[in-house]
Amino acid sequence: MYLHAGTYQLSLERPLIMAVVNITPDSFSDGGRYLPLAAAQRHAERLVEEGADILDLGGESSRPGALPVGESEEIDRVLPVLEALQPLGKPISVDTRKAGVMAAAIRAGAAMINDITALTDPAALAVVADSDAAVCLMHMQGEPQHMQNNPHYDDVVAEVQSYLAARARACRQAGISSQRLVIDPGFGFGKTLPHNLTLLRDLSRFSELGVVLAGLSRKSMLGAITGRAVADRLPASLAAALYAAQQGAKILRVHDVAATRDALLVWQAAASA
Ligand code: HH2
Repeated sequence: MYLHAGTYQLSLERPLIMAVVNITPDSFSDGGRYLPLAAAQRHAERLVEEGADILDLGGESSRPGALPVGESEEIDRVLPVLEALQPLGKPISVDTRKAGVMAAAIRAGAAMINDITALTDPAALAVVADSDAAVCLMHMQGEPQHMQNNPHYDDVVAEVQSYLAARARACRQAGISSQRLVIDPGFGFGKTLPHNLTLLRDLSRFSELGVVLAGLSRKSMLGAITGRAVADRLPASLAAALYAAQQGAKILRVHDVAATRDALLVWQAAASA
């Protein structure tokens, strides 16, 4: 089983580690581009040494309450880093919801588009269809600014599944082959703790729709369970990653690559014994 992502054919025999490379607004002040760029580069190099299989670059925060960023500002943030990371020889994913950013990123060599809005920007399907990049379709209820205000589902698994099935169908109809599709229930995106836990428990049911990605690292659901602040959620993140792997997740989006790699190696050794 392979995922086709740009010039990469990624084997899915073991779960892949997608490392988060944050390009936050504060680290990219107008005056001093070089230093943050060098810092992002060093960070990415370390993530690759630690075992990252994919680097996920994001120029717009999707945290609950986050404010939107303009297209040209997002391109200005993401592109220099994307170009600087190409020599690392790892597939680079760009976390964006804007077709214009997707097009610029693909032209600059992005192997994957990670879209928390599942290619619902009117031009997005055509941009991705016209490339050989992989795409991650994520489910979100509402918009980041308000998504945690009282999210509601009658049957969270069925509703998220049917949304992702419809988006995957739209992709295939637009000419994006199944080999390029990744799906993600979107933990924490318009979901309460019980919604998130139900999705995690039933994650294996999503595999029938395609390659499953799980993003659980450091999320507030883990804080709600353990009472820990973001900086102290590594053990919780590892437990969540292993549970997701056990349920069939093939890509794990994480911040702590070295620790996740070790945890997965032990899980895998036992799982394949
Ligand atoms: N979570 C975040 C951002 N992008 N993409 C996918 N496919 N799945 C996720 O679960 C996911 C995602 C969370 O974003 P944010 O809170 O901005 O922080 P960070 O990027 O550090 O995780």
